[in-house]
Amino acid sequence: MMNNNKNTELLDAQAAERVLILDGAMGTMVQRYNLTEDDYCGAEFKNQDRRLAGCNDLLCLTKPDVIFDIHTQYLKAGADIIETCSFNANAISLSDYGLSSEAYRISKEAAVIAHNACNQFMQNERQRFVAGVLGPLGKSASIAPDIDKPHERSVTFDEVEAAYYDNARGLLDGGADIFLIETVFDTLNAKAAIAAVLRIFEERQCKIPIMISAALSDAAGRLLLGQTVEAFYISVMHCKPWSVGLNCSLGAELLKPHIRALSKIAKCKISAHPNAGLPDETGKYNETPELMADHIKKYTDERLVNIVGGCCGSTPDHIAQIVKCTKGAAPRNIPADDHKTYLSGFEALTIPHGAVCDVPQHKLTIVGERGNAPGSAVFLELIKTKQYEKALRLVRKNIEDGAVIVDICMDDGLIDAQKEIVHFVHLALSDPDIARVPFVIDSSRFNVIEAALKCIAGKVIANSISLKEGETEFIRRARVIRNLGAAIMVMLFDEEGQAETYQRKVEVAKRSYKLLMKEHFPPEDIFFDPNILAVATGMPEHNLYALDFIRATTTILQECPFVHISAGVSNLSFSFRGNWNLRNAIHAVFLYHAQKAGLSTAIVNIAAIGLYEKLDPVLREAIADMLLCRTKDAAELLLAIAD
Ligand code: THG
Repeated sequence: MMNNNKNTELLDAQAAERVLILDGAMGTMVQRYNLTEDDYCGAEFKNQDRRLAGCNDLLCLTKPDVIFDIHTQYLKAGADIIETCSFNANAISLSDYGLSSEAYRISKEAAVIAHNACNQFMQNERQRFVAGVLGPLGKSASIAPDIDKPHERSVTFDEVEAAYYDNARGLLDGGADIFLIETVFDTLNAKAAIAAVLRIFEERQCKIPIMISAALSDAAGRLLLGQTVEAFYISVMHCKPWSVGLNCSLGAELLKPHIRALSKIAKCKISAHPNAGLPDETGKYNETPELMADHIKKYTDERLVNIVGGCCGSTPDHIAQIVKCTKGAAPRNIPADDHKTYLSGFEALTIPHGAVCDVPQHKLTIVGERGNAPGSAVFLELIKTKQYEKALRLVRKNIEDGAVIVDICMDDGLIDAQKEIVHFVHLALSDPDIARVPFVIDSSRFNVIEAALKCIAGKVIANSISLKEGETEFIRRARVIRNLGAAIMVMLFDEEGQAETYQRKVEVAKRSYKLLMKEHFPPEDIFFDPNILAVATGMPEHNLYALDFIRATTTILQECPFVHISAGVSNLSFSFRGNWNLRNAIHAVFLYHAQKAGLSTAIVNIAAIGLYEKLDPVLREAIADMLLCRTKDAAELLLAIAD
């Protein structure tokens, strides 16, 4: 087992004291050596049928002295952290050169060379560190390669994860101190890289810091995928990155507002390694070391960053100048965890904490329920008959009407839920109005949830897991969801069945919470659903269902700090099917009282929202009597009103 703990401690200590310096561009420097095709091939790859010139990572095997020399120049310039020459050292990118099988070997050698270069500087000097680079890949797991086929992807999450796995394994075996997932333009690719890294940590029972850095597609501040900088951070925060940042994209000047945006939200260190200005007509980056360093100095003047360096066009001269300009600068202070719940689609969504609140109706996070096959005959029919455009329209309508999250469910005996949810999620993500918001991925089958999560760059809610199949399976599923970067809906079920009473709801919630806390699952990413069951069914014991839900809500929030309570509200009124006016009125009254008790999230028919104040007071009281069991015959009375 590789033990990098000592280096991690040294790295943390240095980062606490000052702004650390990352190196500059590798490609820009390689060009200076005017290498020939023969240089790239070396003896070993002489007989390759493709041209290999340009495959810089291959130089780790065929011209290691060149790479060593470049690292040495950056270390002399003052870099604390140098990046391995492994930007494309994964099976997917190397397939362009027919070199896929060399991914592990190149990655390992890249780390060994960087490590050896650092070793020259270790005597009587400060520690230098090797960041093992995982590049972005030329293929994207979440962007459709053909706009006319918005459901297609050129590569799957599992393929991307497998490619990064060999890349990361090699880097670790070669002695990398840090993983640097960089130039991220598709956060789903980055999430697959994270999954691979977490798999290795698990297998080897070791851990090194993870740095993640995105590239913006233009000055508007979005990744090529379409995500904002904040949404990007939220989507990768599950791996507890050592730092997040931005690189490449723009010159330091234009990148600054986006570094500032990231700095506002991120609860970890911030890195920036911009290009040396914007490219000229010939694609060259010409910003001088002085100018670039001046811009970077403005980052440190504002205390926005913890790590700075350069990307395309930057050279050891640029790094030396950055070292000079940032000397003595204080690193950014890392804000404390605020225990807020962050979700994302292409945009960020913050859910305020679900503590008991006296001001109902303004805090509720509304999840649209219309994209639900078992919950909507119309939606199901559209899916069955492959009228996806119309089905998407129903989901879009939910968002227009006020949903800030949408539930997607394809559970139905007559359709292939896994196939349909993957297809539909791909389509939804190609629709900018829908892709903007986070999803609730809803299925009673875990493989369906897992398949859908592997399509989504954002941080969504996995709906649901429970203790129904016992603790081992509960924990296994929670870990899978965690490693895929989703929040979790926990239904209050256990081996004995659904928790129906107040007592049982609280008991199952506490047991689930304890297990998840042992797994270090962030409590703010847990949504407990204490089961909405139909009231006024004619069975007297059902009359307590709403009241027990509301009472349990308050107690669970007290017993399980920072969690949310969520409700699938429409189930409540199944006895009044066919009468949407009354059903919505019941939902509105329920939400009013449940929110007072602390409910923060509801999967709901939007028509119930904002209805409470408009209801006829007599009806409103009759409903409240029924829901809260204030009078004995309230249910019968309401049924009579309904008739
Ligand atoms: N908790 C969690 N997830 C859930 C639920 C829950 N997901 C599914 C469901 N329950 C919430 N969604 C719905 C969606 C629709 C209806 C009820 C719950 C509904 N539909 C109409 C009906 O059946 O009468 C159908 C109307 C139509 O066909 O158009 O009521 O509790 N975590």
